[in-house]
Amino acid sequence: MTVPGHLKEKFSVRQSLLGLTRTVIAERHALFDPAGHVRGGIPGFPSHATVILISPRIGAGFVQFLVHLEPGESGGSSPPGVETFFYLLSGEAVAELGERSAELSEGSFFFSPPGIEWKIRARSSGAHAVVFQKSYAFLPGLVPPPLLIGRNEDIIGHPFLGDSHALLKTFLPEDASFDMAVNLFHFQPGASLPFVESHVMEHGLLMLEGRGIYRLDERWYPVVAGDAIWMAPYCPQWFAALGPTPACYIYYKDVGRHPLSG
Ligand code: UGY
Ligand code: MN
Repeated sequence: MTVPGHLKEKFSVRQSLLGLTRTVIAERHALFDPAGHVRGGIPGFPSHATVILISPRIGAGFVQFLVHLEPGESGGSSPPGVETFFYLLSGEAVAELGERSAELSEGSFFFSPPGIEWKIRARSSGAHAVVFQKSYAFLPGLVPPPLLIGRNEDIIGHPFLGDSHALLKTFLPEDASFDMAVNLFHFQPGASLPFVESHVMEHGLLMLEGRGIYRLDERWYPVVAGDAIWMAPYCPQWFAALGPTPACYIYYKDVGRHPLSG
């Protein structure tokens, strides 16, 4: 049988061929093994260019998808009322963001508020990205945030609750107009979250580097770069970095709205 090209390099392809997977879809959390990715589903992109990981269909209040654009290909998706956080994982691209345009390289990101059309075109190296989208929660008297463009390398990481081995970068300002946060967590080998969190905010997460163990509800999962995780509101969660190299993940969180405000 022929193995599709994009699966060939995957370590877990043998497992997949035997009908095994690390993917777990539970009621209050999910772990997505990249070997199970199926492409398609985001209008505005070529059908082979996206993988939807998390969506309201699983019970989430947001969408998390991956983008894989070949050199010269382009795509974008701005449904009415939806805001977007776009993070370029590798390659290079040019982004058209309403009236503006920006050159993106690895670690570049943008936040596009509702009402701004965005589109990216991959340069000759192709482009791989992770995207978080949600319907913006408008509040009376609050103007939605502006368009924002930045780079991972320009953001300073701060020790998480005093632990210099667990550095947290926050990509979006802590301003009342924002109803989403996207952060990057960098753990030295052996570092961990200081306690098992359980909170009203939900998360969508993509492992970017290294490996570790993630506690979700009452289960513990080995995780590695490329894995994605959904954590429903209140899902007990804890992470520890394992192995000889640092572990790093990017994650989404809903913020800034009263639980009764809709
Ligand atoms: O921001 C957070 O809630 C973060 N500490 N959670 C997590 O990394 N699972
Ligand atoms: Mn958390």
